[in-house]
Amino acid sequence: MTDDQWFKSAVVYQVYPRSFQDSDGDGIGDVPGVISRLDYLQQLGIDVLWLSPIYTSPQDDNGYDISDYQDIDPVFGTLADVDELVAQAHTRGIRIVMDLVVNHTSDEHAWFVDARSGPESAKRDWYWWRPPRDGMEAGAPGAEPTNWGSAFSGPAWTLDEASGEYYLHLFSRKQPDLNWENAAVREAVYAMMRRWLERGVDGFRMDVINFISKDPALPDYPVSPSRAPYAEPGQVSCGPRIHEFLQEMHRAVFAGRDALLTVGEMPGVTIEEARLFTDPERAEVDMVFQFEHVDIDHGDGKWDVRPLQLTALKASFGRWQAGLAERGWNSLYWNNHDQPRVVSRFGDDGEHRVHSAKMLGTVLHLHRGTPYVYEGEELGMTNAPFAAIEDFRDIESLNHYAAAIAAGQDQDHVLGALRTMGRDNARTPMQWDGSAHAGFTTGTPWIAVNPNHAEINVEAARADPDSVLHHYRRLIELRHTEPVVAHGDFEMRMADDEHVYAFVRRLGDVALFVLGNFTGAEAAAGEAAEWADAELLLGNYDAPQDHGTLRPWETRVYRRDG
Ligand code: TEU
Repeated sequence: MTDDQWFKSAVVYQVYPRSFQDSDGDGIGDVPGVISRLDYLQQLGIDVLWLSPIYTSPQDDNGYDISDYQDIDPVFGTLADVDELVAQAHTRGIRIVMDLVVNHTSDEHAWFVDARSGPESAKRDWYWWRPPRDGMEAGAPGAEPTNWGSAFSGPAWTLDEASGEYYLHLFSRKQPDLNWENAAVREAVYAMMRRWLERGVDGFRMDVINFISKDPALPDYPVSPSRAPYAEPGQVSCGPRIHEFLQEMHRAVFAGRDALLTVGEMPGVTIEEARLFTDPERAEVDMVFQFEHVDIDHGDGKWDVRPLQLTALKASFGRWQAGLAERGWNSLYWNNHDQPRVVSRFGDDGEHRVHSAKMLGTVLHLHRGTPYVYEGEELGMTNAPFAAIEDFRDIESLNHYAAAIAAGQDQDHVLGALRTMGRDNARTPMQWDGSAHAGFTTGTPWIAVNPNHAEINVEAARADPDSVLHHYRRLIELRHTEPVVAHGDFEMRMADDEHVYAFVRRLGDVALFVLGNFTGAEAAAGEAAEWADAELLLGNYDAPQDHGTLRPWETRVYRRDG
């Protein structure tokens, strides 16, 4: 019987298959490409590989719009390739976690095709259909059944001309929301999940899973300024039956199986709710992705970019560390396929790229929780120099651009926001070497390779003992070898300091003092002087002369035992 809390000392690596490794020259990454890089991931030391969706999909949202949950999209490979990936990963001690996208399907999924065939369809109630708002003409502005906005701009409802009814989609109109009030929908999803587990998969990352329970009254919500006249889609989060559904799912799919990992992506989730979701006694999920720290530089919506305030970031992490200290468990992430590259966002992707990438990794990985490394983060990959709207591919960015320009916003201003916060920054191809397409493909990449791959790539990082890559290997090793990292309690220090992030981890007689300078200038850290006699376990500079001063973007980890 394995430890059902094994994930506390594990590190997860996220692969975005479209951008990781192409094996057949079509310019799009695929499963055989991932298999060909398993040795690299084993050497990095990660324990779990999370694959963003590879299922059959029209790729309206790069696979988060699934038209067949049981099969693999030919652009990514075959079921046999996935069996091979699972087998090869397991021989290297790496678990495989699939993406579970069941808040919505593609509008090309057989279930929705049937549902849209007419009000009499047996599958009609598998989705949310409603007539126009009372007294309104179908198709008239504002006639949508509720004022909910789509995450990809515009309303969350689309009119089906044939039936004169609207269907709900919190994301694109090609991603209709499933009606989880319908028990047949839930059973179909659980059966699909069981089939993947029977195929050897080790768990699921659950896409916007806190959106699956909606208030059946479908009320209007307060209009959000950045989405006027629509309401923020996130307001549907954590509906009335969400805990009931996740407990039912656990009983129907996970009960009696061990060594699995389940993580729920939950925009808008609070600490109180997360404690309920991740309390092992309640058998819902192992951990959640919360968004507070990745929304911290959002003003009026994500495109209204504000400078980072370190005390606000520390306050958020501090709340989550304290909130889930006794019950529940945190996930830890800076990056994923929806967020811009952290070294460009909260670090310095110029002169101090290596120092700041190491500092950001160290501060994150030594918190209490399960760290997630997004492909390329371990190299210190940066945001990309997108020149024009034609360089972008992501539906969220393209829809926002169209809506903002139509609303009269200045083109350069909108492009500037896309360059800074656009999801495509995370989706440029993985940089394996300095060759034409960074070793990602022999064809034409679906999105341009970042030109800085000549300098930033796996081949160069491997050869450079001082690279970000070797620092991440060291961080992952620490979580495997130092119990205080996985199980120690957490205490924030210097909470009011706008330049330095500092905290202590303790387990028994062992204590770690972790520091990170979030600025490009020297910063005072008087408290560190008290640790001058302790072991300096890890840093991104040579041993300091003056322990009380941090150099630009410096990080240090002191260890004391007894
Ligand atoms: O993301 C949900 C989600 O919260 C994002 O839409 C996020 O708010 C936004 O990207 C930030 O800019 C999940 C997937 O991770 C995302 O890739 C999908 O587009 C989305 O769900 C729909 O499946």
